[in-house]
Amino acid sequence: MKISSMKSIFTAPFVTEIGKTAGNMYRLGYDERNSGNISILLDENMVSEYLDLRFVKREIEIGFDAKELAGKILIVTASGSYFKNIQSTPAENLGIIRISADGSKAELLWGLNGGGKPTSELPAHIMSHISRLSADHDNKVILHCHPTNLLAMTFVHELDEKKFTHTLWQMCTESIMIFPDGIGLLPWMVCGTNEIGEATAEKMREFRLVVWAMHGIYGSGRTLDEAFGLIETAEKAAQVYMLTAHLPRLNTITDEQLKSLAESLNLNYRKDFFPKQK
Ligand code: 2HA
Ligand code: ZN
Repeated sequence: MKISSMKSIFTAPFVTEIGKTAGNMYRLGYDERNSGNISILLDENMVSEYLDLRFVKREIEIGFDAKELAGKILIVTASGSYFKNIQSTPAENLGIIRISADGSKAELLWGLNGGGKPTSELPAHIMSHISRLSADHDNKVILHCHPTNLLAMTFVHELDEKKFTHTLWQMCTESIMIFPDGIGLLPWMVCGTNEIGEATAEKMREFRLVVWAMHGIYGSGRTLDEAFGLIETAEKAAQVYMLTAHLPRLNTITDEQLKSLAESLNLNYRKDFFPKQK
């Protein structure tokens, strides 16, 4: 496409949508200060309507082997970016990168103005993309944030992914409908490292949602709305748990009711996440 006929990147839906969603997440209290990060795989043809893909602004070492995504283009949040500011200043707070042919570098095509770097959680993002793509060819989004009640719940609930998922299913009728595949759970680990990236990606082979105990959550999906909707639903269930865990429970959705709901919708739910019948 000729440069002169290119559209403004500031009008690209993949830029404006991240700004809008990040602002909503900030206002929901999921992303205080510089917390949270987003990455989305972009279609090369779509990006070429906005950018000359032959022009690389600079190259950034990524510190791990991303060869499986060589040549792929992603839009990512910047390291240290404040979610509340993405919509107003996208070129400073977002970057569009292409993974180099040898998988060792990010070729910066746009953004990260002022010398910024991609999110500190790039290992977890790239490795999770690779895992999710092996489970679902059309997965595009990896999203990380710190929703208050999910975080609180990891301090007071047993850190067992079957029990954690089952509790969330019990808290809202919608839960099992939205995440019948359950939630993966990792113990507290040092964030920003290749190790937590590898552990997250391992869970992402099986789960679209992965909780990092006493830190936050990762969500994935084909669209930003889908990934965000998963997290939002889990957070709502965690909120109900935190509002009721210390009170006498008079009523509950029974396992039979949850199973009959899942079966009436033909859901492929994790049957092994229900406690064994005595
Ligand atoms: O981007 O949330 O996990 C800041 C974080 C690190
Ligand atoms: Zn975090």
